[in-house]
Amino acid sequence: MNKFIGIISIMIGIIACQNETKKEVTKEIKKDEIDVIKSVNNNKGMVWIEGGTFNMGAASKGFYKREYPSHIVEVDGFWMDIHEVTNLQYSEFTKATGYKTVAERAVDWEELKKQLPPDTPKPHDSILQAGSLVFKESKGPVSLNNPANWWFWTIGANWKHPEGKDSDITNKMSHPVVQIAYEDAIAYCKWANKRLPTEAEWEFAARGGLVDKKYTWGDEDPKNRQDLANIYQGDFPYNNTSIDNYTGTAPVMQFKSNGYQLFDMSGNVWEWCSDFFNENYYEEVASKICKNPTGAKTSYNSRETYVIERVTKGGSFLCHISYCFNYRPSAREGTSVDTGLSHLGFRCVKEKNII
Ligand SMILES: [Ca+2]
Ligand SMILES: [Ca+2]
Repeated sequence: MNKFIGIISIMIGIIACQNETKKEVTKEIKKDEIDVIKSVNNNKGMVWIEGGTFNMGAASKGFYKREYPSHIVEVDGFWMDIHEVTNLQYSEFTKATGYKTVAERAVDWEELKKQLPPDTPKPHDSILQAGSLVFKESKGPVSLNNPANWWFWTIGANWKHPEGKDSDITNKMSHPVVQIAYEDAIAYCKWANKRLPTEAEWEFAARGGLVDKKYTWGDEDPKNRQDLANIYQGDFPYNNTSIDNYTGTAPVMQFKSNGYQLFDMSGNVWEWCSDFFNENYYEEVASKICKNPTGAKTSYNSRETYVIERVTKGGSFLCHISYCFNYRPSAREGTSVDTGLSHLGFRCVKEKNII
């Protein structure tokens, strides 16, 4: 998914600048909850993941082609944030540095057109304003082949206004930060003296010590469960039954942690990894034993060939089994590096010798 789809949607007349009334169930943040989350910036909110060898990728049949073939990977140990970076944490970073995210800057047409088919006309300047992509439920069933049916370029959307200019994060300080482009995540990591996980580190951690299981908790389907993960339950993208209590982001740590005491490695928001996304990468490395792999040398996604993408993992509150069956450790997607989305955030890792 990338800005290209949103901008093109506007060029053909689909404009959505208004925040939609949400059904989201928000939860009052308790003071001790905030204290726990604040502590993450001094390493207390991290857990040591002892490294090891594992089977990376899908172990059984029936998933997306990009997850095959599974292959042997070895990773060294590392520290990992127990939860996704929150709005509170990101606000501490921006207050300290004055950093402005990609979505808060005007769109650079010279950069954007590199991601578009040649001869794409320049949109009007009124469209190329600061903004980001926001999910909007459809009124009924729509074709699942066209993400522009539910993603809308929204001027004024950014991490402080995740669903558009009329939304805010006042009551969402313990929710994961969203509308974060790759460089926005990197900037935070540098400030926090951390880094993004590699895809291998992320997947190893997500498995939580389980071997070749479908989910972070085992093999049980979460579609009718309240306690396993924040995903899209019901009929995508128009009928979110929210058995899990959330139609949008949930505050971090509301669902069961995995075997390594990590929260929301399945669902809530997608999480950036440092690797380039290349859908053929696993085929290239299948015959090797990979030690601390850092991913493909170049990005390649046959669905979005003009775009440079990095790996995103874990799925989100918008992932549904019919369309985006990605709330699994082996699932992997590519996201354009300059694109923020209302369901995409990140968490950080640290190496042993930095602690
Ligand atoms: Ca949900
Ligand atoms: Ca997540």
